[in-house]
Amino acid sequence: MLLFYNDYVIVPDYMTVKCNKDLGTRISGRLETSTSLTYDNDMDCYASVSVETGYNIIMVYGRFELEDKVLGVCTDIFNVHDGSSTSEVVINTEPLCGTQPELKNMTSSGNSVTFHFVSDSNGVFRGFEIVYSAYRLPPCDSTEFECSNGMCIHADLRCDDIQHCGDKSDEIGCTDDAESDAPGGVNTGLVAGVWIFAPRAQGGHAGALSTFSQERKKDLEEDASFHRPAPVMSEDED
Ligand SMILES: [Ca+2]
Repeated sequence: MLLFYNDYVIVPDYMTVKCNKDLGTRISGRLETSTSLTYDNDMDCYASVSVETGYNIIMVYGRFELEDKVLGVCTDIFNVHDGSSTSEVVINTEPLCGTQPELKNMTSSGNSVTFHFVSDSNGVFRGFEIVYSAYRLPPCDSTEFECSNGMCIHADLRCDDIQHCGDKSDEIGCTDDAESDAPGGVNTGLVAGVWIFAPRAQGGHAGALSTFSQERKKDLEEDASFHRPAPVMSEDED
């Protein structure tokens, strides 16, 4: 059984903030490179995350914009390791860099992964956004939703405006799809660098909204691949 899914007000993790941290055990979460519009030079950060034993992790990519290769070599590099440290084998078949608007989903072989990002001393870009989620193979239990691709994810991840299945099936057939024409739904605000949103199905935390960054919203809305912030299981431990 998955761990309790307790909040829809989202605090994404940023590699600039959680550099070389273990993010703990989650049902789902979202990781971005930086709280700023671009990542920093000279970063060398990993972030590990786990899901409950018996589950694997699917990673769905939104934005992925790193520096292009120089003379055929990635100078800003992203890798996903198949376990709880950077000494584990890399899941992606080659180092990831450049702009990749349709980066394929990745899955882990176990219940943890470690994201590792390195940037060189010049050339910064918007970086990446990853939604990661616990999944297992059927039969799904009553607390789970069965994706069209056969993965069981937590039922609360259905119709929350975030693609967790990797095939969009958890966001198909939701009752109020007409409310949003964007893949990620309606972004509602950026408060102190943190996206706050009101889940469509749950009603939730719309009252938590305060200030609003039009500039950031416009920037994100122009990015068709933008995913909504993903739910996290609990407060982070720094
Ligand atoms: Ca979802």
